[in-house]
Amino acid sequence: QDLNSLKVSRDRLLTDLHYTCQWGTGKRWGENTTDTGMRRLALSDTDKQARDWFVETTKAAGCTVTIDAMGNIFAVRPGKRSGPPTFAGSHLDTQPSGGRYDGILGVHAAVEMLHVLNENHIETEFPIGVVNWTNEEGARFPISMVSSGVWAGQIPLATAHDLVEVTPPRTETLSAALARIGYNGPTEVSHTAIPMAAHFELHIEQGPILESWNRKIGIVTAVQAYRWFTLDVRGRDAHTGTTPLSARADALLTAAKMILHSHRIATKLGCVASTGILTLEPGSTNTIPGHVRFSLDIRARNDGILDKAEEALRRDFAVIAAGEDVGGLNDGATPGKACQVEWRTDSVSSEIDFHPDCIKCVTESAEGVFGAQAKELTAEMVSGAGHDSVYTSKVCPTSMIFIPCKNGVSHNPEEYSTPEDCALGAQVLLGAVLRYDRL
Ligand code: HGY
Ligand code: MN
Ligand code: MN
Ligand code: MN
Repeated sequence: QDLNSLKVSRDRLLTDLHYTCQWGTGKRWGENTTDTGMRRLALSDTDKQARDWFVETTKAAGCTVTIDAMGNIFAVRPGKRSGPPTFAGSHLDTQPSGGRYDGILGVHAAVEMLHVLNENHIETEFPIGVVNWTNEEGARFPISMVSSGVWAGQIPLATAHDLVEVTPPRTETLSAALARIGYNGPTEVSHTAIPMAAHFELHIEQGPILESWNRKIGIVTAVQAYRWFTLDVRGRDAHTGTTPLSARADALLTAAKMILHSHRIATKLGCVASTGILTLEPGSTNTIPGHVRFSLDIRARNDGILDKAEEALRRDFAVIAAGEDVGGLNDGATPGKACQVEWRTDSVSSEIDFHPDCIKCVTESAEGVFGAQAKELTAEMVSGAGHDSVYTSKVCPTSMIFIPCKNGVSHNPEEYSTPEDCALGAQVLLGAVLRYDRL
């Protein structure tokens, strides 16, 4: 069968994508806005609805479905010969106020691949698999790509199971959530229990590169390194009216200086640093905050830059906590009393390079789609975002395919990719998986 004759259905892909996006369309930041975003947090009831759809649909497409102890869902379509399947997959969970494409597009494109194989009565050499990875975002349980991390043997199962949600009500553990929605599968979470010949992931780029380069497909060759930390800054609660500036151990002021300084270090080292979560106590207008907790996400093209960034931040945060000045942060302000700062490392992900065989399958698939225009419509690139493919690449040949997203915006309700680009991505994914199957 000529691979280029197999065509995905754009309408079916987008209809199914919009259908499953009914689960988790929520009000952004509570009820008092008209702004809606996707809020399908990992292992929530809406995630369960999307998962149930995924299980039903892949079973109806002739797959056997296995659920492991992290709630990862593996759907496998048999091939002529038995052996480890070539997988395509991504994730169904979203950010607290996320977009309609991040993760779920890759799952749908993989399901669309099954439909195309079935309607063309294709028997692949080996089995073909489709996977949904639990809690890729790390937005609810604070280790991102945690389930592919356990499967790849990089994160202990107990560590993952014991994670407590960082979103309200901040009470449920990951393992309790799995049990509550009935996705605490019996299968061991490991690449020996569920072997993969290869893993391909279609994903929106989530940045501005493809759009600025006027390219339709990103052939992803690598993923940048990143590290997530949680910092606790402890000062002393005090009265805002009676306490002189010099007598304050103001945890929020100290944390604010640290966050500003992390931006200066990132600028200097050519990496990125972000704080997305910040909580403080006691939270009263007339009490100086005695405790602040904030997240720190640092990313760079390689571990060497991150080592430098982490070293500088640990050194300078200690100085800032001691109430001393770093690079003029205190200019004109009365220095206060010392605070304590405590670091917790939540996750560390090194830079990774994808497998040349998979990159070649994606490149050839794109050539099959674009013909002579392939060179001007595709580009090799490095992923700024982390993905489950980071972990699968540690145990099996892996690579990714990107499509552009409008204005490079993601993790935002405005996230958008055109139906044409979604279908192009799904077409290249189909061709890449089938080329790998025949390798
Ligand atoms: O954090 C990331 O890069 C991904 O969106 N989980
Ligand atoms: Mn994603
Ligand atoms: Mn994401
Ligand atoms: Mn991902």
